[in-house]
Amino acid sequence: MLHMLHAKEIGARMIVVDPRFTRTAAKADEYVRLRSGTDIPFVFGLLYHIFKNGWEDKAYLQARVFGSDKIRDEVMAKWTPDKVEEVTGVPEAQVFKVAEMLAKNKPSTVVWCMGQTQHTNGNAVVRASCILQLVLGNIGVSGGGTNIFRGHDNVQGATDVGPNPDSLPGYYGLAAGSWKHWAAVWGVDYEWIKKQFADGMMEKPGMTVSRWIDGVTEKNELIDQGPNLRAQVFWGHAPNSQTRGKDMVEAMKKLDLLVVVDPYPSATAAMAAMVRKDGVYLLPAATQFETSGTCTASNRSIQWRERVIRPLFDSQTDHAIMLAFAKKFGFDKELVKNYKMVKPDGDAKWEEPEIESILREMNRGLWTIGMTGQSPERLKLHMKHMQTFDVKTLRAKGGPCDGDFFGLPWPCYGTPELKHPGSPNLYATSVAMMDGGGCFRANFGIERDGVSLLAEDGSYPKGGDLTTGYPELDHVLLKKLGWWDELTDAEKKLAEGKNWKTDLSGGMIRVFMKEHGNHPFGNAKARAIVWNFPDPIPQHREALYSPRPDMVAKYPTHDDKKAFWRLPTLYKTVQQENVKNEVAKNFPLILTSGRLVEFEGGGDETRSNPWLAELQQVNFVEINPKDANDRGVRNGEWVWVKSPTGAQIKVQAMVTERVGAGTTFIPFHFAGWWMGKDMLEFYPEGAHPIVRGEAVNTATTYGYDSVTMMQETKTTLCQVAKA
Ligand SMILES: Nc1nc2c(c(=O)[nH]1)N[C@H]1C(S)=C(S)[C@@H](COP(=O)(O)OP(=O)(O)OC[C@H]3O[C@@H](n4cnc5c(=O)[nH]c(N)nc54)[C@H](O)[C@@H]3O)O[C@H]1N2
Ligand SMILES: Nc1nc2c(c(=O)[nH]1)N[C@H]1C(S)=C(S)[C@@H](COP(=O)(O)OP(=O)(O)OC[C@H]3O[C@@H](n4cnc5c(=O)[nH]c(N)nc54)[C@H](O)[C@@H]3O)O[C@H]1N2
Ligand SMILES: [Mo]
Repeated sequence: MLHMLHAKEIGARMIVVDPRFTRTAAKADEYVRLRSGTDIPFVFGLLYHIFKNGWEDKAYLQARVFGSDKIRDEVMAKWTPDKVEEVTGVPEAQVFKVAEMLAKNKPSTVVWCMGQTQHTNGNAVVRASCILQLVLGNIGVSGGGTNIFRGHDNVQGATDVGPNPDSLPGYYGLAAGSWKHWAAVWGVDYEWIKKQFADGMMEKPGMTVSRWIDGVTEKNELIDQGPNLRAQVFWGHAPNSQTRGKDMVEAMKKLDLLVVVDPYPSATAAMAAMVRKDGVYLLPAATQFETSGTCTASNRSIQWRERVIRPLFDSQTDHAIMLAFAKKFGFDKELVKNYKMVKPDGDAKWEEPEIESILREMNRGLWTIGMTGQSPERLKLHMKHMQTFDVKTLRAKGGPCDGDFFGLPWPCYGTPELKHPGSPNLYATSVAMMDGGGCFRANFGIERDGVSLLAEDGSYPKGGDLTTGYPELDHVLLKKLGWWDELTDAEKKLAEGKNWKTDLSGGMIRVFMKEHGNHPFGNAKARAIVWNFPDPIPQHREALYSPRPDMVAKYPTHDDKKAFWRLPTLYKTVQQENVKNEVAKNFPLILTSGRLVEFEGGGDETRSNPWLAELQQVNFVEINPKDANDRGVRNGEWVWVKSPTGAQIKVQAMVTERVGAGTTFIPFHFAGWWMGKDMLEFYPEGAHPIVRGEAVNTATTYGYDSVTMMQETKTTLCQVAKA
């Protein structure tokens, strides 16, 4: 946020698009209030004016983008200014003004977070934003790009090492080839790994955390796995962060086993104690301050952090707890095969893997994202010589890190010895490969419907020997180019039959990138049309709980899906039931949710901190004066917020113009009340947070993104009444 404000001071214009007038909006040159859930029509409304006035970057589109002509046809036919205003509520003059600001202030960047992603069509919303930036030629240039701010400390780093149920570390998929790559990195027999899985499950994506409730409670014949879920582990995750709290309590009742691994008992402990007597275990985890390791930021820069204090009381580090589980399950030897074991303290009772050796193993396997060059030694050197890096370019001038970008932002290709400096901007063809340059990857084949997907001649990373588009690097391509003999004999042995993602020698990358200046992942066009997604061209689809049945008729949601991440996932059924039952009439206010500056996530840590707890002591609902007056509600009074699920939560009314008429907002950091009742008695003695309050997610409704299965937290419906 500070970078944004600094940019403003030197003349950058700032536009905020949000249903609420936020603190950020207060600093903006232009604030656009749209109806929650209508970003695609707004973005396509911008594109309408951009195309109409010839503001698109034609040369860029021709050289580097696939399918922009189809986008143009769609936009000009469907998203005329009247339609945009009808759906979003934003008047034509303002849409035009924003389009002109973007077109005439280049490069510009688009920043988004959860306002775009947490919708049933969030995948299409974020693609619309990417298309906007492609049309303006803003991707792959310094000062441009799509900047998706990651949420938690190290959430980027966590994602990179494979917590998603459809991929292995580094976004390698679940196909046999990917498993074999990692088996080789781990030095563990592939057949042995295979034996650990039930038949047919090894290559099948798992359930997402957003749906664990249904994994427990859904009818067994409707789920695409053997038994239902019987155990649930909350490992650094709060229950009040997930939607459908009312259903969650039912799932908690049914489980055989519920485990919390957390420095705090968290709301899980209280919710579980409210509904069951046994089978719940609280394992005290140490915090980040009690261990060391890497932390990857939103810009993919990696920092090394040192331990500040020893693990307190009975707590152990997360990796020590993982190892303890692995021992019980009987695969501890395989888990720690490549790791040096250390005692975190001279007098500690347990041994744990040394963090440095875990990172070295990652370096040996994470070719896809280029997390191979960031050795513990290089990262520690960066921390030690932080002052030698330029704060604007991120590049070190002189000193032992000369030429590196701070934190070696990935991709940092090749082995650490290759000394790739990291890539501060993705896809930048104006920069040479060994200076952090790049191009768009050739991950999706080389042609589609007879049209080439490769970059046009003349578009390639600066100084590269190949000046045309080219496919991904593999042993065949390297041989065809006559560069195979530039590998050493040792490299040849490992590289034979492999591609750049599976060549553990790193030799193919070395030759292709360092000696010839080309990108190992190929040189292709960005796809404006993503044919393997439910909507190849992003489509506006109304939320399942939409306040506008007239819009539902015009822009209906997806069809239901039978087995999506192993679970039946409903779209039309829910939306049509809602229309039939006149839900929008009985629950006429949009309910959206999000964050406060003073609290974090589910809030167990921050609401237990006396200095932060003081800042916001009760949960509240932002409601427009008109809606409040219509209900006889005054500022600061207690109200019930009622949900179509039958849940109702008791919060204070904050009567404010921050939200427009028809929209309400509740922060999601609270827990510890259950539909009007304080749950104090259910927390382990002495371990309750200081501030307790009603969780908005007790009231949130069903709805999941059609690609990612992200929960819909940003657009649902409610009614508000005096308590
Ligand atoms: N202090 C603090 N900082 C945090 C966090 C925290 O808990 N506390 N959490 C971190 C995490 S995990 C994350 S993911 C980020 C999230 O960061 P943000 O996504 O910025 O946070 P939110 O408050 O969830 O939502 C942002 C805005 O989306 C708006 N919105 C709702 N519906 C729509 C819509 O349909 N379209 C548009 N354009 N906007 C909409 C909301 O009104 C809200 O103002 O913040 C991180 N930073
Ligand atoms: N309605 C609504 N719901 C939302 C959102 C929204 O905008 N609206 N936002 C969503 C988003 S973007 C996110 S990211 C989630 C966030 O929600 P959660 O994933 O629940 O994140 P936190 O509450 O920040 O952290 C969870 C727990 O991690 C514990 N913890 C901290 N450090 C450590 C550690 O080192 N080890 C272990 N084992 N535990 C640790 C904390 O004590 C805390 O109890 O909420 C989501 N839920
Ligand atoms: Mo997040």
